[in-house]
Amino acid sequence: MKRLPWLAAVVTLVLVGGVLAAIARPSPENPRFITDDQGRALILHGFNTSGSTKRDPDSMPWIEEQDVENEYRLMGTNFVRFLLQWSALEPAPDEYDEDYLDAVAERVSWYADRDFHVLLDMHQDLWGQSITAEGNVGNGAPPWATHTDGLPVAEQEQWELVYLEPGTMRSFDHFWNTTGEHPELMDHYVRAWGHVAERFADEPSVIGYDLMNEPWGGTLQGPAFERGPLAELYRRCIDAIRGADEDSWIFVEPQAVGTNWGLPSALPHLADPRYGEPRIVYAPHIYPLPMDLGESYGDDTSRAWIDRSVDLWRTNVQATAERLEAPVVLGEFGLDTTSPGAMEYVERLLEVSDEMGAGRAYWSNDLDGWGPWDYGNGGEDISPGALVEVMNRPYPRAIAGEPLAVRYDHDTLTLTVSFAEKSDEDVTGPTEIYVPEDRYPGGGTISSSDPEGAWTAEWDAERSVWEVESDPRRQEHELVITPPS
Ligand code: IDC
Repeated sequence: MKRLPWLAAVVTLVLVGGVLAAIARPSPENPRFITDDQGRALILHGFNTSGSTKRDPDSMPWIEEQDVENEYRLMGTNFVRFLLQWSALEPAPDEYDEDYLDAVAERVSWYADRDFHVLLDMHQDLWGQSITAEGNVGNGAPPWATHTDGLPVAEQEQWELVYLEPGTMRSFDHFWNTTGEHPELMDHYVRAWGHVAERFADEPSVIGYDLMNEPWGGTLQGPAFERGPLAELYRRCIDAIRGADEDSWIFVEPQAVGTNWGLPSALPHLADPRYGEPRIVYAPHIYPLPMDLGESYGDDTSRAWIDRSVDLWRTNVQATAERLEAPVVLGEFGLDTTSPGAMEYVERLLEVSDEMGAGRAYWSNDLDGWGPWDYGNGGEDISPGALVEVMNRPYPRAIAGEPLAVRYDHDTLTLTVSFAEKSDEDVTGPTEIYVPEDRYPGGGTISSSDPEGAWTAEWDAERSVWEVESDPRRQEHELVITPPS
């Protein structure tokens, strides 16, 4: 492995800075939750689908309906962060491509038929395809919205470095109106979101909208960016979406650089004009810096640094979520599944997100060595890879009450879910717990802290889900699932 001493020094400084920032802010005791239309708290567990969208001529992911079915059968997922491309949505100014939205809607229906919740993610990396003449580096923004002013954009081995190229920087500076020359770009982006919301407002499986993937401020960075034009964009998108859709959740991301490593975000509180409780979700990503630098979780020293980054990330994410009064969904985490210790890293993040009461979407469902699939024959022969077993774990999909703790012990294969009764509120429907049929035939054994006879559990073999009705007279419930004894 390549050792880069100066980068190690940067890592140290950055992490120490983060620790100081973290100490300054207490973490909350009561995390918030996304709820479904029956008032149940949702634990979202799934994949980003998919990176292949970025290079597809129709901007569609590689999957067919059968692949969604396979994903559910093999891993019991209930969530997808589905990539959209602004370039496909608005190919010419103010002209929306309805065929594109039809194709998205068709895929949404594949997920809806299997009880998934779909998050529509307006993805971008490096602004857009037109930052280079070949169009093989960036994705997201349409050509007409890309103004590099003729400044160069050189390709780099590590793709993130292209953010620093002059033409990329200028394109973002125009979008955020730092240059003062293209205020119309943000107007278009906002209206485009309004259009998407109008289209999907009545589609209950669409749980929400992720306003912008990994925002980058160009020459404006940190709090000046997050509290300035980024917050302005979010406020305007929230208003545009609420004009069409009162109920879906609106997911906001921090500036990616720094926060992906665990550093704090300065994103301000964003008001939600909807009637009733606000529905804003904080949806950061995690890519620990040591891993960006090529370190692996299999190496003891690196693992200690990575664990420290994860702890920092968690503290800082909770502080921001508290400020935003928002539940947390981890929008991206992932790595090359063949790297040493990769599965332990994924388990660590599943555990951390469980502890935080946060949903999560693994990056990604692609056929590229990061995803859950082994593939051969040019992608024709797809079979379950190493990640499938790790992702296929019992988890509470929906909790009919206020979640208190979710713990999965992978040595004993025991899942413990505790939650408080929410008797004063309208919570209907059972608690639903997905349990993998292969390791828990018949759903395994389920027990409850409720008195015998006062609660029921029904195994839905078709969906591999326990449906549990708890005793409404108890203030707290604890469910325990183990393999059959
Ligand atoms: C990566 C793809 C890679 C592509 C790159 C740029 O895996 O093939 O070259 O994007 O388009 C993110 C981004 C996500 C990245 C992912 C992994 O949100 O689009 O996908 N990542 O690098 N942020 C940090 C990591």
